[in-house]
This record gives sequence, C-alpha cells and structure tokens, in this order.
Amino acid sequence: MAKSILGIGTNLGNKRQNVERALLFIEKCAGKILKTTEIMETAPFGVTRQPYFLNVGVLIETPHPPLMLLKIVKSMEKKLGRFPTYRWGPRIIDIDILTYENIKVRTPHLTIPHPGLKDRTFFKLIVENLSEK
Ligand code: PH2
Ligand code: MG
Ligand code: MG
Repeated sequence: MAKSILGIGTNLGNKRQNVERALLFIEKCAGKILKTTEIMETAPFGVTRQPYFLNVGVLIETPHPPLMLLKIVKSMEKKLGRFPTYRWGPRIIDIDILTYENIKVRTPHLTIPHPGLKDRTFFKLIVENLSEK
C-alpha cells in the first residue's frame, strides 16, 4: 500500500456536487480516503477569464502503482462527465496526482510530484495540509 495526495479541481456545472461525486469515485476505484482538506474557492490559474474553481486535496492509501493510478484517475474523470476543452480551460472535474509516497516519476504522461506544485498556491496548501509530519 502507498500513500498518495490527489488534487480535485472543478469550475463547471454544480461544483460542490462534482467534488462529492469525485470523492465517492476515488473511494470506490482509487483507494481508501484517509483525509481531505477543506474545499477551497480559488481564482483561475493560467487562463484567468473563466469561472472560479473549487479545489480540494485528498490523501489516499492505494494498492495501485503510479501509472495504474493515473489510468484509474483518467477513467474516473470520464465517468464524471469530463470533456476536452483547451489547456488550463474550464472543466467539470480534474483529478491530479500531486504526490505518491516520496517517489519521483517522469514519463510523457505523468510527472510526480505534479509540476504545478511549483507555482500554484492551492496545490502547495493541499500538500502541506496532508503531508504527515
Ligand atoms: N487547474 C488548471 C488550470 N487552472 N485554476 C485553479 N484555480 N484551480 C485549478 O485546479 C486549475 C486552475 C488546470 O488543471
Ligand atoms: Mg490540473
Ligand atoms: Mg489533470
């Protein structure tokens, strides 16, 4: 079993419901939820002319290795109704793998720790809040 921190983001439709549904999917498909952060209202990063986001962090205990976890996350996003827009554009749901144990991963489709940790305050807050001291 491994611990991983996921970041959920949503800025389309019923955002609170999107978060609730994502948490149910995560518990069902990705691993046991150990802890979540508060739901944060955040200003859009990257492309600023779009609705504000709800972001929440989730610490899970998962049996799945990183690339398998990515596959599961992508399939959950699809089941939750995500459709393609553009880079940094609006989305019903986005589930990102922020950390996975202390492991570094670098493949064309997955980088861990998430590259956005460098410049997104809400990602930093999530990881600080959910990392065990
Ligand atoms: N995700 C993005 C782009 N911009 N802004 C906020 N506030 N929250 C996000 O989760 C977010 C974003 C691309 O994944
Ligand atoms: Mg993202
Ligand atoms: Mg994503």
